[in-house]
Amino acid sequence: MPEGEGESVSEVKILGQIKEKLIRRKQEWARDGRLLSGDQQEEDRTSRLPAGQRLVTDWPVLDLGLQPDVPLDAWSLSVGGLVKNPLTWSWEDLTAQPLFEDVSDIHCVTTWSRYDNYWEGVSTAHLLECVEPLPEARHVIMHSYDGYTTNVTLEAFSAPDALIAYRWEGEPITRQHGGPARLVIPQYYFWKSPKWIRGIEFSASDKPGFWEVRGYHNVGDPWKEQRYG
Ligand SMILES: Nc1nc2c(c(=O)[nH]1)N[C@H]1C(S)=C(S)[C@@H](COP(=O)(O)O)O[C@H]1N2
Ligand SMILES: [Mo]
Repeated sequence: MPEGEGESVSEVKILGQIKEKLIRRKQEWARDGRLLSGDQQEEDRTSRLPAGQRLVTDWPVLDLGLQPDVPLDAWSLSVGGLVKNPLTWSWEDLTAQPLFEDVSDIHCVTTWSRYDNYWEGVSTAHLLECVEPLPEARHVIMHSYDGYTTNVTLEAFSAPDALIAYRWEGEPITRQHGGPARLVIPQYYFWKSPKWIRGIEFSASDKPGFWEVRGYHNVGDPWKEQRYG
């Protein structure tokens, strides 16, 4: 048998089409301040639902229209930039890390919120222990298989409820929702939680991501209704 025959080589496929019109419309909404409730000047935590949000029980799918299909044997996560120990995890490596579980609420900038999502994966705290960011590192830029990027401060990335999630409600995260693995940073609007994560970069300077350069707020705290910036 010729060499290589019968071996299947997995590759990443990108399904779908980028939704240019939808992206433009959201960018216009950001410019015009659409969806701002105007209810909230100061942070108000008396309600579990942030200002301008409505509760849903389903789980909407939102993305740029490009959904990467990443076979587990082709998946990897590279973590680098200003760290002492850059690393690349295969799927086996990721799932061999200590398991972290957390239940948190989702708040999407398009005004839906979903309570009590049970996530399992690897805590960002554990990742930070592995890579050891250098003292100059202040910002974290996350890169996804669909070309999406988003940025948070190192402090926000280190939040005790933030994780690289690969299970939701006890099941593998579906491709539509960002599987094999996505970030979950519960304290911010959900655009700060990149699906199909492939790279995490530690940086001294901030690098606004896909939506941040299109008018979304650089921080994105739902409790301060930081939809647009
Ligand atoms: N890679 C990637 N991550 C992404 C997005 C995207 O387009 N690509 N969209 C963001 C936005 S705007 C939202 S609201 C959530 C939606 O996640 P969901 O489809 O699982 O609800 O993913 C965020 N993460
Ligand atoms: Mo969103």
